Amino acid sequence: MLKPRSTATRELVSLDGLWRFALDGGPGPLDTTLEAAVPASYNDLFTDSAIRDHVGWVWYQRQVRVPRGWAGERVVLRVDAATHQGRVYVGDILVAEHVGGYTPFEADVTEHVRAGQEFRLTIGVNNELTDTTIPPGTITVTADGRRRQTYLHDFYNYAGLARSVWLCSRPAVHVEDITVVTAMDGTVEYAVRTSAPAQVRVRVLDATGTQVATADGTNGALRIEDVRLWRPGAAYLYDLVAEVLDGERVVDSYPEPFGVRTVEVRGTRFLINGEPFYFTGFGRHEDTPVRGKGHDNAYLVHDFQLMDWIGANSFRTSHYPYAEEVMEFADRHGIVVIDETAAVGLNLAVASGLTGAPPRPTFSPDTFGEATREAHAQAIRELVARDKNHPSVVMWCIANEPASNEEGAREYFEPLVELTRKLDPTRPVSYAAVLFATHDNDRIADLFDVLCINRYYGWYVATGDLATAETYLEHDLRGWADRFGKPIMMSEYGADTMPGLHSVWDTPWTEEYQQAYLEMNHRVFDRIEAFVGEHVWNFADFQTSHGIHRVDGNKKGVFTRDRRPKAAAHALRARWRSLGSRK
Ligand code: BDP
Repeated sequence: MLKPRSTATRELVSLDGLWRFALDGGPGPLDTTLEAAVPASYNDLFTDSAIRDHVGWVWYQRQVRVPRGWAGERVVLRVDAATHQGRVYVGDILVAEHVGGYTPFEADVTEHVRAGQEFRLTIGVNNELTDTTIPPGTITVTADGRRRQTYLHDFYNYAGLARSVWLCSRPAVHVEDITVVTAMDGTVEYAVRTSAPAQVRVRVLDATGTQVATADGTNGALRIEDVRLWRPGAAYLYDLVAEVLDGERVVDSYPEPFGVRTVEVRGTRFLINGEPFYFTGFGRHEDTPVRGKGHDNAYLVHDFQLMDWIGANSFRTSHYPYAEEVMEFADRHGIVVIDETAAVGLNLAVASGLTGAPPRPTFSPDTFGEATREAHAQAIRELVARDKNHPSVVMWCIANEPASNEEGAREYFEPLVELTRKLDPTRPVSYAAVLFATHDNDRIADLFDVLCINRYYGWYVATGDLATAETYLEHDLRGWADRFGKPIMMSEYGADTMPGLHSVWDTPWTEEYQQAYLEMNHRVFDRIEAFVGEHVWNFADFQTSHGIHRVDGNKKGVFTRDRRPKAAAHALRARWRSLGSRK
């Protein structure tokens, strides 16, 4: 699924802006005075709690004019994300339907529109989560008949059109997909898929636009002399321009940015370009006031600035694929990404509190069974299809905190790991392990390449007792390292912190405690040989559903929700700036 771009043969119209919005509706003209911003989650835009808490379809609508110069072109509607299910109508005609809230979809609407003319575009968006969606959830009905959405993940179920919508033109015969695989000697293997059999040429341009290699044919390899590698902290991008030719005429031209770099797990090391890489950074969220999960370029720039300021070299797209603008920014600025699917909450033990004992087995035909796994497989397919050419992406994370200690976990995950490897043989695969999954009872870790461990000793366990927490943590991590002999990283560790709360003692929720908690973790990490990284939970405070353990959301941010540093930010900065990317 190629990102829409304006090229010599393709044009783009952004459909972002204000759309008519209603809870009740359909493809017909909406009867409403409400307007919603696109991109933005709709939940926090309005003051009406019936909108914020709505479960089901909502409707976005606007008029769109097809540029008059597009006669003879294919006209395509592209929705970067509709969370969690989208239906697109041109006039009264359903032209696309998609399930999965964080990956794009498109529809060729050429037959339904005319160049120079207007049409009514309606997008229905459904926020329901069930046993067979990724992420999963449950809809209950209250005594007074209201439908309520519950779910097993710790972030607010923001919904709507949180990313851009585009109208694109494309030639009849066009490039449909590009895959690029690189080696450090400058070899670039490529595959181009076209919409119909066609003559294809590819050209590689360096960052100055100079052509440095060229080849003919839909598949092949070319070689960049004196190649400049993409490195963490020192990005360098080339463009692979795929051209569809009709004789000498260029019928379609599409530039795919890529970087030349390799990723490899060898023994207990994580290697980028053959050199050991140590991850410093965060699990993050797409989350800001008012916009919810709406993509925003100002926050994009500022968040990357803060990551640079603090010395973070990487982040995980917890707990869903992020906007493509984020991935491209990471490519251009040399930030390393662990790319995660939206498979968070495949764990019924979480619903039953921190006991580890689920009320019902997590993996079974009545809970998360084959249909869930198929939705999960589709989420993996769409993530890899969208993000496979990003040099910043060095690893796939196919689930966060699944019940990997429960019966059925292996049967559930084995085919998904195989699928991920088949779709992309070049990147390591991981999952983030929950506290209840220990080195003794975990059933799936051997299937993966890197052990990503989420742990909260000193917070959920041994609360306020960092001495005990330190022994627990070390015992736990050493157990994983010893049993599996793989690289191990902390994919989550963190403590909720109210900015402005202080204490001279180890008092949870204070700024000093967050700092002491992180320092305790770091002492342990530094003692474990196979350790390859640390991702603090979380970059910034974020919104969650209501809960007695949440004060206007999750407060484990090193930055507040409005991106001001808590005391721990300064301590992390000192550590990470001195660590660099290699330990
Ligand atoms: C972990 C989850 C993360 C939560 C975090 C927490 O992976 O999504 O926000 O705990 O409780 O279990 O803060």
